[in-house]
Amino acid sequence: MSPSPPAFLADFVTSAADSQGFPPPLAFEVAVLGRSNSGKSSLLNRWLGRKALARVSKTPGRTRLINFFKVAWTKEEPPFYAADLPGYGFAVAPKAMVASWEALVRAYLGVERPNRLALVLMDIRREPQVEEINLCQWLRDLAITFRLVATKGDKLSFGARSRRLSLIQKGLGLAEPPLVFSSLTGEGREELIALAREMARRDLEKQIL
Ligand SMILES: Nc1nc2c(ncn2[C@@H]2O[C@H](COP(=O)(O)OP(=O)(O)OP(=O)(O)O)[C@@H](O)[C@H]2O)c(=O)[nH]1
Ligand SMILES: [Mg+2]
Repeated sequence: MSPSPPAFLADFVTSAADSQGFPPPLAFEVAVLGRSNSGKSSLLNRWLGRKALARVSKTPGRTRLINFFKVAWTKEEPPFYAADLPGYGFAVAPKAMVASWEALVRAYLGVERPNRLALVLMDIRREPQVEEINLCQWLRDLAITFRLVATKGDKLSFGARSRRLSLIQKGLGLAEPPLVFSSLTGEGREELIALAREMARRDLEKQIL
């Protein structure tokens, strides 16, 4: 099967520093969460097929605001937001700044946004730490649907992966194994496109019923 073309529409809309800055919701929203350096911005660029939409950096903690991108796969499909969130965890920044990004992520998750899917990113080579455990618990408490994405899949051989994936699945008590993604090879991109399409389909069904 040939790879899907880039998203028909993928436009930066706004950056929000607090909940007042969040744009009114569209049909649905895909939020990209994960610790600093986990590959959130890279995933967005690869997923949407735009090289430099979201800013990628070697310095962890580069994304400091919530960046909203308006996306549509094709002309016919309804647009949705993809939100690139600041990373939590070991950002190279003063503690007070890190705390303010965490507050922003909390504010975003606490706000009512209909039809939201959260992608929780984790470097496939890491084991879940308190940050990931808390984030998953928090999403469950808030009844926000989420999917774990194991990023930088290209860093491990196929043989080394399955053990890492079951460690992550067990550590976070997930019903299904993480989705493996690589922004270098594009692995996992089709699954992410299918996930977003499934959200769009469910939204349409809701409108019809
Ligand atoms: N090999 C490999 N490197 C990756 C992949 N995804 C991201 N990286 C690298 O990991 C680093 C961090 O990537 P970003 O996309 O900026 O990560 P982020 O989660 O947005 O980081 P913050 O905005 O700081 O929270 C960069 O040096 C990327 O080039 C991947 O799939 N494979
Ligand atoms: Mg980023």
